[in-house]
Amino acid sequence: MKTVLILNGPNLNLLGTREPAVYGAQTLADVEALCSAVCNAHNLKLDFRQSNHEGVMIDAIHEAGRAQAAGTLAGVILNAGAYTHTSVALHDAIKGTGLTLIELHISNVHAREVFRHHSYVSPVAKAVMAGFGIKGYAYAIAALADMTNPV
Ligand code: CA2
Repeated sequence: MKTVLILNGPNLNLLGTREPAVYGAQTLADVEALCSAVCNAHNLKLDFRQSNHEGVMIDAIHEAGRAQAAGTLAGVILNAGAYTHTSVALHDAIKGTGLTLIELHISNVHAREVFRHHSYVSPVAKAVMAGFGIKGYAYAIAALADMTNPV
């Protein structure tokens, strides 16, 4: 059984506590429960993480690259939060790993402030999803499952 790493960046631990009009009312624990159910349905193991620290996220990407090379990881779903728009370091970490990585945003970043329109992650991602709310995580897991075992 392969693992899916779901990596959440800065401030996503605050989900459900503020800005419900943008991010919904559900908490990160609710997101994890949803992802767990969807991974079970697709026969995938879930590794669900959140960090407010860029270096911790970079270490997780390096670890994921090794796991995918070893054949134990199906891929990564990355909601890099605001680091999406700022982090050349995350871009560099993903580039060249060969990771199957889906960039995900809960909100439609393109319908928001201009500073959210640019992503350092998109050029090194396999696919990009935005604006599906937290259900986007479920859709991204289904997409990774299909990439791993195409129907
Ligand atoms: O839409 C997304 O998923 C984002 O990645 C969320 C980031 C934002 O910087 C990106 O532009 C888009 C922010 C996550 C912070 O989430 C909060 C949730 C509730 C209360 C405060 C922050």
